[in-house]
Amino acid sequence: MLRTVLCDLLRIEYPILQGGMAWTSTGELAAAVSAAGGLGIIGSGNAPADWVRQEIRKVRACTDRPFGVNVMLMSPHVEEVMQVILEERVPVVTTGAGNPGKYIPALKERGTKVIPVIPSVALAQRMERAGADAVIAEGTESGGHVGELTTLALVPQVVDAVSIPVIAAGGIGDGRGLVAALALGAVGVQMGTRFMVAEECTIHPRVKEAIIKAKDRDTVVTGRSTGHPVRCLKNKFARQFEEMEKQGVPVEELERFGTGKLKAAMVDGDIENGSVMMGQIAGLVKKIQPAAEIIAEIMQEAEQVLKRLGVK
Ligand code: TUI
Repeated sequence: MLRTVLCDLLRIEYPILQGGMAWTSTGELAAAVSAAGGLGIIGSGNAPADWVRQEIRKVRACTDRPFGVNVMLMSPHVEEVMQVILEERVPVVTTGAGNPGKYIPALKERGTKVIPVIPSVALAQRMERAGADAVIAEGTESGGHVGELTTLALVPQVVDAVSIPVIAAGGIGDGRGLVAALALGAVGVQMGTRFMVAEECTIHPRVKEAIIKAKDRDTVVTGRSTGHPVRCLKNKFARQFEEMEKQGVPVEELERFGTGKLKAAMVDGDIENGSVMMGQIAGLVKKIQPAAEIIAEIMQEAEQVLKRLGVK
């Protein structure tokens, strides 16, 4: 059995976290992943605090197992969302797209485990000093808001630089990825794209189809010039955005053009004009399955890989 210190830290069975993705990781998906022994995470994105509370309650109605909420730190509702998390005594908080330092003391006081997503060694060290329980080192292979380093380069450097546990994310979609992350010194993985095609994931079916159809080179990073680089499917939206960037369209106009495009994709299923955020590993994702089956399959593959490598 592949148990790591992450399982003890979060009281989960398998060292697998489901990424808390905006407009994608609802209470339904988080509950399914947590019930299956991983850590399900609600993605609060730009959602108001009431929505977050409702999803927390959905998870609690389905399972007694630990779960998390991801707080997107650029959200206009970040303060109220943090308040709800404190009131509800959410077991685990992950954060993205910023530095959560100022929220850590209050969260820890309530017994919430705090796990920031970080794209660099410097931020990992800052988070350790601020009292984070672990960090998620996310490579640029990920979908959504990305840093510059690849997972293969980032994870071992973060592992060497901090003494708290490190979880790997970005470009991981199966048991081989899990074992590779462990080889780099990580104690577990976070996966987003693979869980987007979980049966329990409530995104539009056209997005699931787009992931299943996607090949290795079908994603692109838009917004490098605006300071908000986002990896998504190379579709009409991404090509238009790229063209506008090339023409030197002002940042405010680009930001306006991008507004609402994630919802258009995930909720309305507009896979041409929406921002269909997905990671480079989409090319490996081939079928819709229940979350429990995804986790069982990954654990089984990981055990087989370890045997093949002569570790077991
Ligand atoms: O947060 C993510 N991925 C996301 S957030 C998101 S919502 C969104 N929607 C539209 C446009 C933009 C975003 C979609 N995907 N991943 C975690 C992550 N965090 N990746 C990189 C970072 C990060 C970047 C800079 C974390 C901290 C950071 O710190 C800068 C600082 O303040 O020092």
